[in-house]
Amino acid sequence: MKQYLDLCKHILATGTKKEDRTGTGTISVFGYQMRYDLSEGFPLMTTKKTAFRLIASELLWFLKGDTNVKTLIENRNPIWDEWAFEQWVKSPEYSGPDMTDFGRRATQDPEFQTRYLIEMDSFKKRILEDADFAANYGDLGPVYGKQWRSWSKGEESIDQIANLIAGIKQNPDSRRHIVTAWNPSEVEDMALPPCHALFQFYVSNGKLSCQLYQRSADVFLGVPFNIASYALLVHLIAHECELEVGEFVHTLGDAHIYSNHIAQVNEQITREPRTLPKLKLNMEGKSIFDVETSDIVLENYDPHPKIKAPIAV
Ligand code: THF
Repeated sequence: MKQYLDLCKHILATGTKKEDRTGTGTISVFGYQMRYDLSEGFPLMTTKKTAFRLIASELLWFLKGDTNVKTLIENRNPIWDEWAFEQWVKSPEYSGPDMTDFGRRATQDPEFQTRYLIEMDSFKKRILEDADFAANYGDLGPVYGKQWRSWSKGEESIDQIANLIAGIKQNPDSRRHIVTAWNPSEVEDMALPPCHALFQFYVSNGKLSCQLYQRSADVFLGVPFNIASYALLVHLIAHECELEVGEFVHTLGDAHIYSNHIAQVNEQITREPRTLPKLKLNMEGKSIFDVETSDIVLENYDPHPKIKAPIAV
């Protein structure tokens, strides 16, 4: 994953300082492209241990059209917790301790962090135990799953993933194999507007490639997830369409390193990339909409140790 380390070095060398929505501060560049040849191995970070289990369960959550964190929490996947929790603590129904700016305060004030972890824990328990509460506060609004599988069109809806697969099978040479999560009429109702906003598939010589336009890229925490997630999506769609995997082309808009991730990035770029793992799908007759995480197996993953960092909310 030299491509990824080059991106990190490029931002550190040429990026400019910028304030951001979360108040953390970033160093960023605008416009960058990486290419991953998926036949060379599966592009999961080898320079830091990355939780593939979380990446796979998030992608299957998108593909099922789900937008409620309840399913993720049931699968012990915490990566969307903060966005649901934020909706809850901002709601008039919430009457616990003040959680304003919890993301930033939890990293700066250990006493607050204790209170936050207790509140977050009881929020997650209630999501699991109380169906009405989960329906109200676990739902992130019309985020990825909704737009991919049931984009609203009046009384009807458009299943962009089903259309994508049918299109690739029927007319592989088409230049319209596009899925967009960026729905201007619904962006305001989303807990977080889509970062990976639009992607296009391309077929040549029996190989399936995908290019993603990502408007905003959290290079240390998010991008390793995004690369592996789209690589997995290419494998799943290729399997469904009986094609080989080609390239994943990753195009970034605002590519940033948060100021509280700089030390971690500096550590990571000193590490030597290792041989990439291999992906195996055990799908026998299963469609992409019925795949379970246990059908997706990663082999020979031998990364450097994990590097911890706080997520900006
Ligand atoms: N918000 C921000 N600021 N960055 C993002 O990358 C991001 N996402 C999703 C939604 N909002 C975002 C959520 N994706 C982790 C990784 C990806 C996430 C959210 C969190 C994370 O904390 N990863 C840690 C720990 C994982 C673990 O438990 O092992 C890591 O070390 O990788 C981008 O779409």
